[in-house]
Amino acid sequence: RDDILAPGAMILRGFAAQPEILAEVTRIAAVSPFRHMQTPGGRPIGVEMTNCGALGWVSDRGGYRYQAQDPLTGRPWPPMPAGFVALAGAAAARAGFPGFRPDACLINRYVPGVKMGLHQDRDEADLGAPIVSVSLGLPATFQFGGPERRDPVAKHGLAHGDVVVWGGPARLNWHGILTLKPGEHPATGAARINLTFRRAR
Ligand code: MD3
Ligand code: FE
Repeated sequence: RDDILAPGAMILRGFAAQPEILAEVTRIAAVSPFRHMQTPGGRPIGVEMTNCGALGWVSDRGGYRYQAQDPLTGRPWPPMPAGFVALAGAAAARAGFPGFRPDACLINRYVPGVKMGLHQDRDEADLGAPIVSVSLGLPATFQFGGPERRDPVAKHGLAHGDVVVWGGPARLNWHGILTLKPGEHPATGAARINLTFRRAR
C-alpha cells in the first residue's frame, strides 16, 4: 500500500527489499568506511555515514557541503552502482518525478540508541529535484513536520524495503528519526541502513 504523507511525499512500501542493495553497501563501505562525522560546532554525529556517487555529503568544522573526495581516504567516493540509479529513478517516477538522476547517495547507519534530530535538507543546489530514501534493516519511526521548525510533526513507521520520495512542496519539510530501538534484523543485524539519493548539483 502506497501512502501519501503530504503533497510531494509518498511512501512506496517494500519497493526496495532486494538483497543486492545491501551487498553493494558492503562493497562501498569496504572502500569508504562508515564513520562519525562532526557537526560544524565540533560535536560527533551519532549516525555513521558514508557516500557513493560523484558527490558525497560531509560535515566537519568547515560546515556542511557536498564534495567529490572522501575526506577519510582522500580519494573519490565509490561510484554509484547502476542498480541504485535505476532504483532511485524508478521510485521517483512512480511518485510523479520523472527524469530524476541522482549524483549523490548518502548512506546512514543507525545502531540502537542512535537518532537523527529534526532538520531540513537544503545543501543541494537544485531544490526542484526530489530526494529518494531507502530504509533497510531494523524499523524506525520517522518524524515528518512542515516547512517551519514549529510546525507539528506526524510519525510514520519505516520498515525494511520501504522507499520514500520527497519532492515538490515537501522538499524542505523538517524531518528526523526517533532513537532506534534494540533489535536484530536478518538482513542487517542490530542496525538500520538508510540510503538517500540526491541531486546535489
Ligand atoms: C523529508 N535521513 O539523511 S530519510 C538525511 O532515515 C535523513 O536516515 C533520515 O533525513 C534517515 O538527511 C530520513 C527520509 C528523508 C530524507 C530527506 C528528506 C525525508 C525527507 C528531505 C525532505 C523532506
Ligand atoms: Fe534529512
